[in-house]
Amino acid sequence: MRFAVVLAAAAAAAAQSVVTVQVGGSATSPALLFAPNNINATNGTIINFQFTGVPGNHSVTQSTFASPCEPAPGGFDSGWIQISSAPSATPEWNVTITNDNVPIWFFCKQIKSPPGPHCVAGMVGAINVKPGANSLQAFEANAKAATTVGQFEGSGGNIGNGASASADPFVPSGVQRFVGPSGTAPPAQSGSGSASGSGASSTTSPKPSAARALGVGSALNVVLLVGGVLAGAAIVL
Ligand SMILES: *[C@@H]1O[C@H](CO)[C@@H](O)[C@H](O)[C@H]1NC(C)=O
Ligand SMILES: *[C@@H]1O[C@H](CO)[C@@H](O)[C@H](O)[C@H]1NC(C)=O
Ligand SMILES: *[C@@H]1O[C@H](CO)[C@@H](O)[C@H](O)[C@H]1NC(C)=O
Ligand SMILES: *[C@@H]1O[C@H](CO)[C@@H](O)[C@H](O)[C@H]1NC(C)=O
Ligand SMILES: [Cu+2]
Repeated sequence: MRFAVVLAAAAAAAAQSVVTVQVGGSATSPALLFAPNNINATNGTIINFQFTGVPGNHSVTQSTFASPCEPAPGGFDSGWIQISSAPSATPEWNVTITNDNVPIWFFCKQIKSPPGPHCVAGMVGAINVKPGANSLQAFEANAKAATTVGQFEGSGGNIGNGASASADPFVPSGVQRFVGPSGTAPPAQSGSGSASGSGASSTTSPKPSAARALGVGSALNVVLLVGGVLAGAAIVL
């Protein structure tokens, strides 16, 4: 009996599948996307995020369906991986599925302008979207309509909801990793007013012509933006 269990475990280990996801396009064609961005993966599957976009400055940050561009409470977060020129090796981060019953939503939290918030440009993805429930299309639409992008570190770090990493991202020489301050999401915004909370605040204004980061006196900045401003942006970081 014990022998059979050991054999089964060995077989499971040998069969552990890996799904590779490119973060930020490729070295020759950097882009604000995850590819693929719609993944089905069973328990134990490794999602091997490869930061292939050069130049690139992206994160893989877990969010929720309702708040696509805010780090989720207890969610995983790679931090920003900044690649300015061809790295000696490809930075990567392995996240292993621990609960395939729950959908996992993620985004890139980069907001630097240009080109502005990557999440709002559609740099989002999902794992184990359930048929007939919240769709990736709806999540993307929510992301494109988001008015703030959380800059704090997802509170889970390597540990997420439904998926976790056993180690920090692999960062080769020439590549830098930035980790945001810990914090929590700003209060939900409503319409065109402004909101502020303890340690983080956000503002909206009528019609800015480009996305811009609003310093709010702390590192917990959020960004203000309008839908559509990212189209045609030339610089990809
Ligand atoms: C994932 O599996 C579901 C069935 O559970 C299927 O409807 C869906 O199309 C699959 N998604 C992808 C991206 O393969
Ligand atoms: C990369 O992103 C981090 C976090 O926003 C930022 O601190 C850093 O300055 C960025 N690097 C470049 C080259 O813009
Ligand atoms: C995957 O793991 C979760 C958490 O332990 C469990 O609830 C779920 O049933 C597992 N999925 C399968 C297909 O066994
Ligand atoms: C990620 O997982 C793959 C597949 O098991 C492995 O080859 C690779 O070395 C892992 N990378 C890191 C940084 O752990
Ligand atoms: Cu990005």
